[in-house]
Amino acid sequence: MSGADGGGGAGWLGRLRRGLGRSSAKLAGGIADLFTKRKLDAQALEALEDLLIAGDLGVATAARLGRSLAEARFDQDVAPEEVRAALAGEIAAILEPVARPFVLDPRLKPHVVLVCGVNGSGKTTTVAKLAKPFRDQGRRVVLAAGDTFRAAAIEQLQIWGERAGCPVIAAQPGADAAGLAYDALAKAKADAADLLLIDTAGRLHNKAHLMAELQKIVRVLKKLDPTAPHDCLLVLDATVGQNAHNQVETFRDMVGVTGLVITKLDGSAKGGVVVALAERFALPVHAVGVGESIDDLRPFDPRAFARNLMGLED
Ligand SMILES: Nc1nc2c(ncn2[C@@H]2O[C@H](COP(=O)(O)OP(=O)(O)OP(=O)(O)O)[C@@H](O)[C@H]2O)c(=O)[nH]1
Ligand SMILES: [Mg+2]
Repeated sequence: MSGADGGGGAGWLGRLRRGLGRSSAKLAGGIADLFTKRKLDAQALEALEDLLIAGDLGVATAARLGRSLAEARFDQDVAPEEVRAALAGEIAAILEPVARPFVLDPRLKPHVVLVCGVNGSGKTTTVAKLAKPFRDQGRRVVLAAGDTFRAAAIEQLQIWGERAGCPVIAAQPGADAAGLAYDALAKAKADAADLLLIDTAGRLHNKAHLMAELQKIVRVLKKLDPTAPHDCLLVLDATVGQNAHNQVETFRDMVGVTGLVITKLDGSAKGGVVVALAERFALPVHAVGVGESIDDLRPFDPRAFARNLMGLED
């Protein structure tokens, strides 16, 4: 990971800190109120768990964090900073197993990645952001404009494809998305591409016909490569908070999500939901988005995330 930014500056860590600042201010403020000159007793623990639940960390995670804190310090005096540091350590430990950068399988020509998610979550921009580092390493990366509903969506991916330096396979607006995905895979195979990233139309997770179309894309890809798609990434907007749970469940059941990309952490007051998702679904978090430019997608750093969520320096 490059671009280390120790201060609160313009680099990606600075943006993560400012973004999570809205989540961490509530948590840090609540913890200060709870633990100033106070023992870690049952009442304080219960209030702490409520605070964590309000911070979108979820009931199970809140209980687990409360328990581990109690095991270490029950009935002792604890300073708010100690509580935050202890929680940050526990949260980092929960996140560690899911923080797994996206890895390209070099045996696959191409490694096929289907990118899905609800409307506006950040799919199209994430496709290009994911592509760029592989392209920079000299890999052959092909993008497929599988959102055939809107002309604007096709043009948007073409613009982002130029930024990433990757060819974009597109069809006419209104064309069959599965047919486009098939053609894109055929072309990527013929070109011996390393990676094919398929953008898809934004789906509301309760719209059955759109989900069926996503399943059709999967079926059609298998005609050319029975092992494809090799990954199905769900792009989640961190600002939706608890709603992310439903999105993960629905897409997981429909298309077998293999990993998550979490966007808009630079502007979310609900960053705690990432911890709840890790605890509940244990799906890899391949990358997080902290801004709108092509370099604003980064591998997920659990320690930096946990400390920033607790309002601590990295
Ligand atoms: N601040 C911020 N904005 C982001 C991030 N990721 C995406 N966006 C913005 O979110 C908006 C939607 O992004 P798209 O990539 O078009 O989302 P999409 O899921 O393809 O949207 P649909 O195709 O309409 O479903 C754009 O304005 C992006 O620039 C992020 O990490 N941070
Ligand atoms: Mg899109």
